[in-house]
Amino acid sequence: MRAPFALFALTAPLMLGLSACGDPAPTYIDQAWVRLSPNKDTPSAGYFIAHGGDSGAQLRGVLTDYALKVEMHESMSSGGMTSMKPVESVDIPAKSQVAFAPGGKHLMLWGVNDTAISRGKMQLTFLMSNGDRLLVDAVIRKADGTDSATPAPSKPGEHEGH
Ligand SMILES: [Cu+2]
Repeated sequence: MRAPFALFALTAPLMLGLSACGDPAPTYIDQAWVRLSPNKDTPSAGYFIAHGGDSGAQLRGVLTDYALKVEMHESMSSGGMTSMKPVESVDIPAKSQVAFAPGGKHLMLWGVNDTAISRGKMQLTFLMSNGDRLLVDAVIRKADGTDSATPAPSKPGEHEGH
């Protein structure tokens, strides 16, 4: 099932070097976020959009220092039952995008690090078939959809001088 995503690239923080005319458009990842499991014993889920750029690539895996383990999964439903299985690699065709979204492909993250949770984001490393490693910050949201970041206690005058 393809997620009916109408959200196009709002931001692409890692598109370094894209501005030069004539350079091939690279493969990149954006809109990465993690939905934190309400229960520490069950894995959290991660979502993002992979863009194939001009040449396309295969996503071979995802690493992070901020969780014990990460796997790529695919959910599928048949006969009213939903199940999921690990996937080894995902094709990101040229000039198209592949959404990892609720109900479809997703990441499973075990043991998300408390420091990352209170910071509200975690860096993910996407391993591509061409050898590229794409570093992307994923926003961490609690199961109720709110930001997981613990607000820093505000000090007088903190908001001045920016
Ligand atoms: Cu899963």
